[in-house]
Amino acid sequence: MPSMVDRIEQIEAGGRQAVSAAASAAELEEVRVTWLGRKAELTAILRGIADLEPAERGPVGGAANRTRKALEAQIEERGAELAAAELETGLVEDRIDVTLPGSPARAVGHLHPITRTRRLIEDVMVGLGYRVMEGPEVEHDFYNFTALNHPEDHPARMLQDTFYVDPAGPVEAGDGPRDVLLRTHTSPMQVRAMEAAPPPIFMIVPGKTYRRDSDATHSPMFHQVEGLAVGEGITLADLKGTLLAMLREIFGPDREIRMRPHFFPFTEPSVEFDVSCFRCSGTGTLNDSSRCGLCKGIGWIELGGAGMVDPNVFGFVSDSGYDSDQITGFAFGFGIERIAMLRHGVGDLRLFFDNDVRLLEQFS
Ligand code: 2U9
Repeated sequence: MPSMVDRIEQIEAGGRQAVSAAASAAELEEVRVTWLGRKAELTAILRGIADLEPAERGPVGGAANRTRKALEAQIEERGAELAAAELETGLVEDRIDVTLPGSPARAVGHLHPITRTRRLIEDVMVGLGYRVMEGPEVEHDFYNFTALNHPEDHPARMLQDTFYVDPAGPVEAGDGPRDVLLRTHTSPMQVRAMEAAPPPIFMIVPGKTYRRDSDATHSPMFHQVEGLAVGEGITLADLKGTLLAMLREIFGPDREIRMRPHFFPFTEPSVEFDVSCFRCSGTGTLNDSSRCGLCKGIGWIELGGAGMVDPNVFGFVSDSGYDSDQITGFAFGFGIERIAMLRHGVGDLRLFFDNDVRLLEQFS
C-alpha cells in the first residue's frame, strides 16, 4: 500500500499537469478549486495531519505543504502567462480602425455664408480677368483718406465714424494721433497696388472694413469688395457692362442694372447702382398682385457705389505711371453682407456674426 507521502507526490504530479493544461483564466480557476479548494484531497490531508501517528505528522505535513506551495506558485505563473496571452489576443482581435467613418457618419462642417458669398464674387470677377488682392486692415490715413481725395475736414475722418489706432494706448476723444486707423474701406489697397505697378490694372479687393456703426444693417466690422479697372480708353459704359455681367452671375441672367447720380470723394462722376429685383422681376408686384416686400414695390434693389476714378487720385500715384491725361479708370464698391442677406433672405446682418449654429447650419 502506497504511503501518504507517495500519494501527495501523485497529487502534485496530477495538479501540475492540470495547471499546465489550463487554456484560459477560467479553466485555471477550476483547476485551482479542484486541486487546492476546500473539497480537494490535499486540503483534506492537511486538515487531517493532527490525527496522524506522531511519527507521520512531520514527513506528511512537510510534503503536503511543499506540494500546496508548489501548486500555488505554478498556478500564479500560469495565470500570468494566460493573462498576457489573452491581452495580446484582445489587442489584435479588438483593434479599432479609427479611420472608419462614424456610425451614423457625421456631416462635416461648411464655409460661413459670408466666405461663400465672397468666393462667389471672386470667382465671377476672376472670370472677367480681374486679380484678387488683399491689404492691411490697419492702415495709414494717407492710403485710407488722403490719397483717395478725402479733404481734411471730411466727415468720415471724424472720431464718430472711424476707429483710430494709437500704438501708445487707447485714443481718448479729441486727442491722440490720427495717422493710423482701421481701414474704413478696402480701397487703400488699390492705391498701394497702383503705387506698385503701372497701368493697366484690373483688380478687386475683398476684406474686412471697420466703421463706428451698429444696427440691423450696419456692423462695426463688415466685409467689402471694391473693384478697380484702369487703362487707356476705359469709360462709364465699361463700368456699367462690368457691373451688369457681375450681377447677372450673382442674381440671375435676367437682371438689369440702374445707375443713379451720386457723390463720392474718390470718383467723378459717381453713381449708386441698383439691380432689378429678383423676386418680382423688377415689377414691384408679386403674382398675387401684392407689393413685393424685397424691393418695397420699387422694382430695384440698392447695392453699392461706383464711378470714374477722380483724376486727383491718379495724381497721388503719377510717379508710378498713372497720368490722368493718358488713362482713365472706373471703381466700384459694395458690401458682401448685403449680397449674402439678399441671396439668402437674412433680415439682420448681426446674425452672421453671432456664430449661432442654428443659423449657420441652414447654409450647409
Ligand atoms: C480707388 C479709387 C476709387 C471705390 C468705390 C464706392 C464707390 C462705394 C461703398 C458701397 C457700400 C462701400 O460697402 S460699402 O459701404 N463703396 O460706394 N467704392 S467707388 O472707389 C475707388 C476705389 C479705389 C483707387
